[in-house]
Amino acid sequence: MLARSAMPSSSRPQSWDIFCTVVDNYGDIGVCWRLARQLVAEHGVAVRLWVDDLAPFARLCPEIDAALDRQWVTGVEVCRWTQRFPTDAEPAGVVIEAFACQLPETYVAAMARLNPAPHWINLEYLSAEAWVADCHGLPSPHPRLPLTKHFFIPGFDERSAGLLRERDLLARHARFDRFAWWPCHGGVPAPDTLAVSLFAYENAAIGVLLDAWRSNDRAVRCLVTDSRILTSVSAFFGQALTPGTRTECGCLDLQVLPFMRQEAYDDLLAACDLNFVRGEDSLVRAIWAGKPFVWHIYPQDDDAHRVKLEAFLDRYCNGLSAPAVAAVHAFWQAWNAEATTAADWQDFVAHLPEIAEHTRQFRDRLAQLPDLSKTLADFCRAPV
Ligand code: TRH
Repeated sequence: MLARSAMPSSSRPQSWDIFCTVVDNYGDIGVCWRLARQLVAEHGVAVRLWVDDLAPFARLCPEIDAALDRQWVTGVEVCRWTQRFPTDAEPAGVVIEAFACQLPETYVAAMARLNPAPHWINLEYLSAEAWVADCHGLPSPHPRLPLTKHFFIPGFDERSAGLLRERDLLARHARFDRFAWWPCHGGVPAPDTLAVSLFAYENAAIGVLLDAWRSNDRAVRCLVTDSRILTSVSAFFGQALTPGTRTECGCLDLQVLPFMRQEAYDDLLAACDLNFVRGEDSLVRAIWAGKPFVWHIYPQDDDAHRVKLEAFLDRYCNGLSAPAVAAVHAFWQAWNAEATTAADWQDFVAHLPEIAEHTRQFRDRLAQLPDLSKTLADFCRAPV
């Protein structure tokens, strides 16, 4: 059942297997799905995506039928990855283990029997830290088998794997028509309104922020995605807010959006003046949207996320005026510590015009780098 096409191997597209375990949330599958689609669409390879949990996948790609063990969507073969991994699964020429997930032993044994051996890539989490330059691309020979795994680490310079960026993404953003988008999302905001999208983990500081938004002079139109922050937003309003709810309070007009397909989320980022994002993939999408953003980093038990946040802030803020740097650092750190004050917000929003221009330039600089799918496809085209 899981054998590959009977086409002669010379005319077959290179085969790739991507393995993804959904640890938590949407980032793991979000990145793997984006990569899989891009590899098929832009690099002409055949991708089989193994995923252990199809339910979160179906939320960002509604064509996925979570009841099926095997299906094709947008040219990608999607397979449910269960404990009982098929022993007859033929390994691909390129094997991606996403975020250090553990490949099935029988599959690794079958990889070792192939000649030439497959390219084996461990696609790591994104980081702006300096160590990435020394570790990206390093080989890791298997202790027993004739296989070598290579580390691919997404990052922000040419000594990393880069960031995922579809070929047409910036052109799509440039063509984005806010006057067509907003009427389908509750109406075009009045001039001078600050349009904000909110995607974040639970955050005790949201009350202070919502309070500042409702009591300030400038109108705020806030679009909250159906995400974990909704619990905190609901607590502020004293009522369970669900997708579709719209509530006005002082200068704040807040609307809850349903969880949308991945492509539609890009449009939301393009439509807003300020985007609150979280995790890893939405951060990258906010960068490509070229609008000011605030990052709620995925918290880690050992506090490693704090160092990661600082490293990103240092890169992102490079070139801003000193007062704007201070405002961005203070606001982001307070948001991540769930300790935002109204003064943090005031200072941050006062620098928004400068931050907006700076973020466009930051985006444009990063767009000069090759995107991650190309870095990966080029690396895996070379003989092992
Ligand atoms: O969901 P996340 O918090 O994922 C996190 C991080 O990736 C983190 O690094 C990882 O360690 C942890 O999971 C286990 O945030 P992230 O990465 O932004 O992923 C969200 C995905 O969901 C992204 O692909 C955008 C997409 N999305 C939609 O498709 N529709 C939506 O409505 C929204 C809000 C997001």
